[in-house]
Amino acid sequence: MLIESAKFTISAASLKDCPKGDLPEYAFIGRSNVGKSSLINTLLQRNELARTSSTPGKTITMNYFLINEDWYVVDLPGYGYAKRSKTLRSAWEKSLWQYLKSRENLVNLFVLVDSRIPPQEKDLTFINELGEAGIPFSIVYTKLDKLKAIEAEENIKQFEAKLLENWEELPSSFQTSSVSKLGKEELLKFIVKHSKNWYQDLQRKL
Ligand SMILES: Nc1nc2c(ncn2[C@@H]2O[C@H](COP(=O)(O)OP(=O)(O)OP(=O)(O)O)[C@@H](O)[C@H]2O)c(=O)[nH]1
Ligand SMILES: [Mg+2]
Repeated sequence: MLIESAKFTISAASLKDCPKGDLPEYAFIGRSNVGKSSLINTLLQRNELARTSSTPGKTITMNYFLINEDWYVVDLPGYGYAKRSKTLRSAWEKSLWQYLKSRENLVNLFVLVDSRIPPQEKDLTFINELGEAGIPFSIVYTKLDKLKAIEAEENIKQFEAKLLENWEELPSSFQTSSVSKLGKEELLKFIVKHSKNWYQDLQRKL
């Protein structure tokens, strides 16, 4: 898909600062340093639109990007960043859940999981909470370029086995790399398809 325009819109501290919810929206979340901002730049074919850093905890507000005047991408702060103070963390978690539960135009949440490491409790807990709250999401394995295919497969298999302890069916998932651009087209296709459905539903409601 051609990204004709990708514009930074606003840094929102909480739900009340978010733009009007009149376009389909896709948000990216995952532990600090998992590669959210990098993946967003890869998808949007822009090098430095979302700010990336090797220092975890770089993204601390919800950063909105308007794409093709048609849909939003939201770069969310990483969860589980130990260096932030406890008070700050719990305040952010409260805002996050408020956003996730009440943002009606949030079509899908992409939960990024590092393919280089064995299953992490933080990720599994978060995903199970999403399930309980009925929030639509997909899993996006990141940094596939960093390890051998067989090692990534092993970690992903382990992660899926953990998920299946709580889920009857696995959620949709993507394997990606911001370096090799693996998974970019599949993710964009997913977004295009879901946005089309979103606009069709809107038409029906009018
Ligand atoms: N090799 C490789 N490195 C990556 C990839 N994605 C991200 N990185 C690196 O991982 C580090 C963190 O990337 P970010 O995109 O800033 O991560 P983030 O999840 O947005 O981090 P926070 O905003 O701190 O939560 C940077 O040094 C990136 O260059 C990838 O697919 N492959
Ligand atoms: Mg970031």
